[in-house]
Amino acid sequence: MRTDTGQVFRLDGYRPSDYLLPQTELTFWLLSDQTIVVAELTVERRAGVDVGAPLVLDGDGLVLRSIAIDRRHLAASHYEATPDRLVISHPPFESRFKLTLETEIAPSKNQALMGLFRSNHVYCTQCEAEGFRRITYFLDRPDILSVYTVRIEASREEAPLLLSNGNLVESGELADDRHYAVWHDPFPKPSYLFALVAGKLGAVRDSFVTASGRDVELGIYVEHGKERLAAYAMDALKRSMRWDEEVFGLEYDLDVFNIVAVSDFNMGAMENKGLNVFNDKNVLADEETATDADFASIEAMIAHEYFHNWTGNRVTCRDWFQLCLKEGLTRYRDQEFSADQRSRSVKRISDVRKLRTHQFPEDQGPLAHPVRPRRYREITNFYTATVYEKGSEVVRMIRTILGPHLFRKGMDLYLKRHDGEAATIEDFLKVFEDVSDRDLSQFALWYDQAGTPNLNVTTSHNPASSQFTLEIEQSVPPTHSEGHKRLMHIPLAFGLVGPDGTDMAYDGAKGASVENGIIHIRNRRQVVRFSGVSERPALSLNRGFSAPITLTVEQRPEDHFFLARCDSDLFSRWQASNKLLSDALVASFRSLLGGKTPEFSGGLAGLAGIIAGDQTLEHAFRALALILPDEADVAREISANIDPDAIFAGREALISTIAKANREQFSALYRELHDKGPFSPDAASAGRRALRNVLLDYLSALEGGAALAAMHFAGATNMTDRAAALTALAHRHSDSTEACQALAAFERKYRADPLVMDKWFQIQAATPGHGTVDTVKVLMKHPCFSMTNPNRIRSLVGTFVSANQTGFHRPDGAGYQFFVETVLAVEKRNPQVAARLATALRSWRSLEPGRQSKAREALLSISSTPNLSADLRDIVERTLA
Ligand code: B3K
Ligand code: ZN
Repeated sequence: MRTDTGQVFRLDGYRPSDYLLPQTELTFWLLSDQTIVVAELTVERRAGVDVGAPLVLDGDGLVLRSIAIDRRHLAASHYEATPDRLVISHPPFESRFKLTLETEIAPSKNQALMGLFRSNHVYCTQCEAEGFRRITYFLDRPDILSVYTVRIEASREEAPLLLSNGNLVESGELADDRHYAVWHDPFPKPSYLFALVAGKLGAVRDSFVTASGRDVELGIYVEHGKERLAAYAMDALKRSMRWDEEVFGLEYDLDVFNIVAVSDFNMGAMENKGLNVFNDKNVLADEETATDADFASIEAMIAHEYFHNWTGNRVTCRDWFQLCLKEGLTRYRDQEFSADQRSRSVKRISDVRKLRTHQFPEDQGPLAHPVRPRRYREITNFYTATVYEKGSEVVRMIRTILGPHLFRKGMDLYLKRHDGEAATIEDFLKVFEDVSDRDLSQFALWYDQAGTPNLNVTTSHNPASSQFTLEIEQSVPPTHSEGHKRLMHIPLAFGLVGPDGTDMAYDGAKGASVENGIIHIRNRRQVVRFSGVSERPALSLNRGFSAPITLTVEQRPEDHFFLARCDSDLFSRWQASNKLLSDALVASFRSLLGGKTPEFSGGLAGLAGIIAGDQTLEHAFRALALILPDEADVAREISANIDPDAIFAGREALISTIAKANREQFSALYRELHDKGPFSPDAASAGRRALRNVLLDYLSALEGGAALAAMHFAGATNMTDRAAALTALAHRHSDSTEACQALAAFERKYRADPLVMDKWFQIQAATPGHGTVDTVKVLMKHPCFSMTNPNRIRSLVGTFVSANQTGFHRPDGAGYQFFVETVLAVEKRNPQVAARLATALRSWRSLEPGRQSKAREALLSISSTPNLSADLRDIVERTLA
């Protein structure tokens, strides 16, 4: 485990390295008990750097076996090698020389899953962000671009497949039943994009002809026997390749594109040049084992990693502070891809829900940081919702401000101007300024200032003068990251909706720049006066979620009801109904705390009935509009003194109120939506299943609900329906025979399939109630559970601590005790996964005082544990700060 040096890295501390490494030749001898790596590095002193400046290379847990410069062995007095660093104090006077290093590593013992490790007997690497230094000493930073040639030697029996980045240039036999392969990647790349895979895997092959007519060989490598399950991923890959040509004019650039699926992986996937490595859960799918949500996420993830080939690989990041340059931009690109492949408005709503659930709490808690952080102790902890999801929103706002044509022009210029370079956010913004002649300096604050801005809006209408006035005030709540918040440029899409549901025209707008349906907010207070508005409109604001902000709008409830039914912008329609539901849930929480039974307006249940039956709306949209905000969403709205049990009770009360009022209509629709033809994962079929399963969730809350869910379970012909039924049973009727039987049947059927068993773990870990902590402890002893596999840990422990409000925040603190023990046990093997689990307590200050003090004790008990990893210490200390 890497020791915590406590060192803080700062954006303004960036300094180019003294040396460059234009070429890297690596030889891997994969032996049964260890691996020997020989690195031959071409080292070049940067122009202007003093002759003899020491050469300092990064390492992490390395053992140096030999070192030579220009093939001459280096005497011990000329260098200092520790596991974490290699310092050559007096490098040659020549400006260019060859440094040869031989290191020894032990992939089979590598449980942190960074660097070179073995997963299920397959050798595999993960180098982003700083894993390459666990393979050899190197200038392991993203602004060091090198051309790699990689030779792999291994036993043919153990590793018939030998893969690395780029194109295969040579392969052949060796003595002792060993063989070798040489791969060359002509594109200079940073070390974090290096990859090697060796092992026994089955192959799915296909090909793709690029727009300019070049042939690309495609390969997806999976565990033998699972080839059939990679068909959907292959199809998604080809669709992604075509989409990037059509929408961004970007072609693939190598002769081969390979994807490998492995079962032990810290993250979802990795975009190594020409050799993407995936967590197998993001590749393997068929209707029997994967839900519609899994299919959608595989499609998005395949696209995301592929799109990195340009945004991340061809143009990379100067330093890790610029992470959003590749991640926010590539997330934006994968969201657009999915929107084009599926339904744009449904995709937008899902993305915004994700942003609100994962990023808003980050922005509102102690882990808040700007999209481009200015300091870090452990970069691995900055692969956050802020960098990815808010980072994507910032790119989306640039497109909103510039319009599609200039946005594309800017993207073309960015990729042309910086191809083969390591760039910064300033470089990115500059291209859009150059193509549009706009000043984006105020807009740039979105990258540098944390916190979710709020717009407080009041309206007035004067029928005599036909004037409709908006008074808008912006504020950015304080965060640890910046003392003083500056005013932002917020592009606010809007509509003035008239009584017939269409947008009202107006003669003019004064007080702010208003163009193409967007008000550009730049000041603290802005008054916008619309003239020629004879009737009071319903105000539709932040259409399409044009800016990642919160809104406080003085609005009549009837306006929300009206907008929920009539707004021409579907996102806003969802937003209006979601707001009504959220307000009702907050009110029910307050009633319960005051000892009163919550009451709900009949209008809410009526609206749910109207939405469910609205044939003009897609099924998937109706499903999203009917799903109640989840407990964490309500907690965020309440923001202080949270008692998760009361939130849960209020939510259940609203579910049964809506279900009772609409019982007949929901039941009829539920029956009508039954799967008729053969299974298809397409968006329309998935939407139909989604709506039917939301209706099941409501109906399962009524009398007879367990029997209905059991029937749904028994009749399910795909995993989407089966998992939905099992969830309804386990969550609503956990003590029923039906629930026990269904859980047992599921286990019997899928116990040999770890990815499916993850769903079984997840469903049980998310079961509301104070008893779940004990269930989770028992499940940790289940033969399918493993403390070394990140997917198992995330499914069982991760789900419990981050998606089970009532269970985890049990008032007696038993959930927190379990959290402390488990996080520390995971940390011993895998600090990265432990640190991610530990973020589950990031909103501890919003809890009611009893839980708050127990949560604090839990965090303190972790932080006082000796020899914590840098990863975990960083999260826990920032959470407590
Ligand atoms: N770039 C990787 C994430 C790496 C995470 C390192 N801790 C996958 C992605 O976002 O595309
Ligand atoms: Zn990415």
